[in-house]
Amino acid sequence: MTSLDLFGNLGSEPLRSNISEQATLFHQFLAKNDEALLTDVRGVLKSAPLRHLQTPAGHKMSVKSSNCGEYGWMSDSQGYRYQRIDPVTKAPWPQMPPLIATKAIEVATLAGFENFKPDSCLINVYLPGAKMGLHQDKDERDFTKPIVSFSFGLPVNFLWGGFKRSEKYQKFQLQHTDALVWGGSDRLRYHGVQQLKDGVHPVTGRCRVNLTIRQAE
Ligand SMILES: O=C(O)CCC(=O)C(=O)O
Ligand SMILES: [Mn+2]
Repeated sequence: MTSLDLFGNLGSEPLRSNISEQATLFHQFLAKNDEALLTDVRGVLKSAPLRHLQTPAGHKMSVKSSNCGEYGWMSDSQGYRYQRIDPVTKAPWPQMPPLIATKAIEVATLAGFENFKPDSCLINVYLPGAKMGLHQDKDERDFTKPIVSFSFGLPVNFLWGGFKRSEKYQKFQLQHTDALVWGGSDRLRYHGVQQLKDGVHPVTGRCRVNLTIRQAE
């Protein structure tokens, strides 16, 4: 037998919030996999260390990032792009750990996006004070493929805007082990992250870790 909670969620399914038409937040979707996923991330960072990227305009981003998967997302004076080679190590990015890809495909499917084949995982690490301004994810080839975003560690306010930077945005909190998926008619919405408040999380310590998993090609 299944039971419905106060919000109409089925007992056997992850708790979800509809953010907009084709954007869904799956609360604590990764609760059983946090240690394993973060161990995988630490492994990746040993071969492809975190670094501050520069925006095309020459500003240092406040998050530190790295990548795994066939393609890594890059930003420097040449612009935003995906590339197969890590410019720091001069080697291909580390393989995407299978658990990251599996959980991303699983949650994309639950959100209604079939045939998602992630080939890129951007790792963003926020220390207190770091933030990400409103932007669109638009460096991928096929906008019918969704964006899957995993959050670990300190909570943060996520900004969910419209299709122009100047449009009004809503704000909601992303917490440890939440998964957010957006695509379809919401694929090109502006989004960002408010400044991370100081704190210590029992699993990650004094930071927030975000994995943004995409099909770049
Ligand atoms: O940290 C987040 O939750 C969002 C990251 C993001 O939007 C990006 O890297 O494009
Ligand atoms: Mn983004």
